[in-house]
Order: sequence, then C-alpha cells, then structure tokens
Amino acid sequence: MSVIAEESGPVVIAPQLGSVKLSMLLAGVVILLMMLFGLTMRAAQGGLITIDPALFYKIMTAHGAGMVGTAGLTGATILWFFTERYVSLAAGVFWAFLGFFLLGVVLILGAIFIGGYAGAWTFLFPLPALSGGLWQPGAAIVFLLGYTSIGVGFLLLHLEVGRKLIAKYGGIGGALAWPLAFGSGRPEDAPPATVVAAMASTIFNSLGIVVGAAVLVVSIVNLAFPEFTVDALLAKNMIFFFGHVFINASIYMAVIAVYEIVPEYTGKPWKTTRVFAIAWTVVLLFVLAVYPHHLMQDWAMPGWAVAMGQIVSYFSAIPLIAVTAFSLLIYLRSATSMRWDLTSALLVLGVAGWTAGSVPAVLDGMIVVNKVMHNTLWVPGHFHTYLILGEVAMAFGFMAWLVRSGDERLSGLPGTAFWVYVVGGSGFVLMFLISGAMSIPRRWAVHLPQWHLQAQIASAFAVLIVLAAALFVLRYLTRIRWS
Ligand code: HEM
Ligand SMILES: [Cu+2]
Repeated sequence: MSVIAEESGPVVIAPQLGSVKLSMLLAGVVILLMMLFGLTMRAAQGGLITIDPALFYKIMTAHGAGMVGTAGLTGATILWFFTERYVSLAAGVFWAFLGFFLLGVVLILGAIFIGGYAGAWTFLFPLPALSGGLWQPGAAIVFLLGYTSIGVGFLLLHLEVGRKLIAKYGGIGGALAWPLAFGSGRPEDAPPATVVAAMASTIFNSLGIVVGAAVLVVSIVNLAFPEFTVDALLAKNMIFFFGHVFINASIYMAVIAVYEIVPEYTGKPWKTTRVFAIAWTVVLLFVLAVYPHHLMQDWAMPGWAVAMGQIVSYFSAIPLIAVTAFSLLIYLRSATSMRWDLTSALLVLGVAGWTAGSVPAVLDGMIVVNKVMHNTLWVPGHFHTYLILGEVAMAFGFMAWLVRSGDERLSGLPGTAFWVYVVGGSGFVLMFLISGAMSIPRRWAVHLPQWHLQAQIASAFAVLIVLAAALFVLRYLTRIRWS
C-alpha cells in the first residue's frame, strides 16, 4: 500500500483494500448494466428497436436510480479509501454501508421489475401514488424503502468519517482549514486537501440525505394512508434539495481521487492553499443554496428563491474551476514529467468533463433559458456530460489505479479504449444537447420520426461508450488481487 508523506498528519496505511475493491467491482458491473439500459432507451427513441412504453419507463426508473446510486457509491468509496490515509476508520462501518446499499438495490430492482414501479428516480410527490393502474402502492413503498436503506448506509459512512475528522483536526472548522482560509493559519499547518474535501462533502451530503429521508418517510406514509397528504411544493423542494446535493456530492467525493493520485504522477503533493480552503467552504454553501434552479417553472415558488437559484448557479462554477480544474492545469504544466496511462488519462478527463458539463448546466440555471430548455433533452445533455465524462471517468480512473502495475503507458488496448470512451461520450452528450436545442422533449418513450436520426446517431456513440466501459471493467476484473 502506498504511503504519502504529509506534514500535517501522521501517515496511516489503508488496510481496507478488499472491501474497497469489492465495492468498485460491484459499481463497475452496475454501471455497465445501466449503460445497456441507457442504450436500450436511446435505441427505442430512434425507432431502432420497439419496446412497450410501460417497459421504457421501468428501464428509465432503474437507469436513473441505478446510475445516481452507483455514482454515490463510487464517490463514497473513494472518499472512504483516501480518508483512511489520515484517520483510522472502523472497517465494520464500510461493510454496513455496502450491506445497506445492496439491500436497497434489491428492493429497488424488485419494486421496478416485479412490482412494476415506474415513477422515475425522482419519486416526485404525488406521482408514486398515481400509477394509473400500472403498479400498486406497495411497489412504490418498496422502492422508497430501498432508497431509505441506501440513505441509512450513507449516513453511517458519513457519520464515521465526520466524527473521526472532527476529533483529529480540531472540529469542523479545523477540518475545513478555516484558520488558513479566514485567519492567520499557515498552509503548513492546514489539513491535507483530501481532509478538506471529505469534511465539506460529508456535511452537505449528510444534510441532503436527512432532508431526503424526511420526504421519503412522508411519501411512504402518503402511499399507505392516502388521506395523509403533504404540500406538493414543499415535497418538491425537499426532493430536489436531496437529489441535487446527492449527485453533486458524488462528484465532489470522487475528485478526491484526483487530489491523491495525480501527485503520484507529478511528484508534487496537492497542497491546501488559502484559495483552495476558501473555495471549498464556498462550495459547501453553494451546493446547498443553488438547488432552486430545479424549480424555475414552479410559479408558486417565491421569486427570491428562484432568483437565488440563478445567481448562485452563475457563481457555482467558479470555485469548482478555481479549486480543481485550474489547479490541475497549473499542476500539469509545472510538472517536469507527467506519465500518461489509463489512470491519469481518465482522472484528467474526469476533471475536464466535469468542467465542460458545468457550462450547459449554468445555462440551464438561467430563468430565461430554462423557460425554453426545461424538460427538453438539454437537461440529460448537461448531466450526462459531467457524469459520463466526469464522475464515472474518475471512478474508472480510480479502478485502473487500484489494479495498476508499475510502469504503464496509454497505449495498446487500454489506450484505444480510453479514446473510444472519449469519442463515444462526447458524441453521445452532444447529441442530447443538440436535441435539446431543437426542443425535443426529455422522458418520452416514443419519439416523432423527425427526431429519430438524432437518437440513432446517439445510439451509435452509446455503443462506443459501452464497449470502452466493458473493457475497463473486464480489465479490472482480470487484474484484481484480493490479498
Ligand atoms: C452509455 C451511457 C448512457 C446512456 C446510453 C444513457 C442514456 C440515457 C437515456 C436515453 C436517458 C433518458 C433520456 C430522456 O429523458 O429521454 C437517460 C436518462 C438518465 N441517465 Fe443516462 N445514459 C448513460 C449513462 C449515464 C450515466 C453514467 C449516468 C449517471 C452516472 C446516467 C444518469 C441518468 C439519469 C439520472 C437519467 C434521468 C432519468 C429520468 O429522467 O428520470 N446515465 N440516460
Ligand atoms: Cu441542481
């Protein structure tokens, strides 16, 4: 196990390699399966295959829930693995996390493919109860219990990480490097970059999940006792607060892999500077405050909240770009030698894709644009950019690193797979964005003939993604050593 020297904390050797490798293997397999689901949907939209619309919405629900959950799983696994370098974490907590996660997966898949639940991963109130006869309330309850189980697992993990960081680094402020950010603290005394990122994402993800759990419980009670209802706008606020924070947290956790692994390639540690510390505190506040950009079409929302969603959206990209993308550029330029292999290429792609995806996201976070683009394929266009080319690229990069062997190069089959992934991913998301700009709606099982071509081209690109991802996962599987 590699060990890095860090003035600000004793070096801890990560012993929990087996559970982490297993978690990433499960994640890789689920991502691949869900990508096949995605390809099925896009091919159906292109008229290449015909599937029953009822099945389309089951697949869409499984794809959304499965992908978002797995993004969270990979992010949290990366966070756990690298936080272990600085504080010792109870191994049992990670196993419990995995156990709750798997239980949740079983419940969710059962609810969808046995119970017929197809109300989308966003379980927007009161949709789970309005199936039009397609599923029983019990199926929706099981789906929501699956989420609850996954949420419990995440909370356990974050509580363990949070309490250990707080104990070691002198409270939340210490772990967030506030003395350096806002006081006269010296960079030499600041906690490592990983600790700052782990503390911030632990705080916002915990808040998001607690709010999510509350609205889950309310929805479950509503399904069991329909006379108990809840204010729909409040429920929507809670769901999108949770959903926005959760998917963002998955990326902010995965970026820890960049902070920890890229220095192995450049020979320079990723330092906690004042700008870095300030930026992470800003990220913490912005991730929580920006969620109303999901409610711009809800005329009953207070104007100030929607305006805040737009304004914070503008500024949200800045700390991200300052903290990670810009530093990575400086870092790569100043490195005397940079070795490119599958790991480093995927990690750098992850940061680039994340940054690129923030552009269409900010655009859609503007009220005037949102009026036109809302509920078009522009929306899946922006989030598939920072998920396929961002979060998932970082997760694949971490997997490649876990099974690395000394002196690799970006050539041969892995090199080809990398470029196939880049081309497939870029082409696929571009087709979503183009379709969105042409006002093609999202979440339609059947597309008009004049939209078929876009979906067909996108399907071809999706095949490339699937092929490359299959190679990443197979390569991981064949090289993995459990000892
Ligand atoms: C080969 C890769 C992928 C393909 C072909 C694909 C395809 C699709 C398609 C066709 C849709 C429905 C679009 C519509 O609204 O009409 C969709 C939705 C979605 N995808 Fe993907 N996707 C892929 C990868 C991913 C990844 C990696 C993630 C996340 C980590 C993801 C997360 C989602 C989510 C959250 C939705 C929204 C579901 C909803 O509207 O309820 N996808 N995807
Ligand atoms: Cu959002």
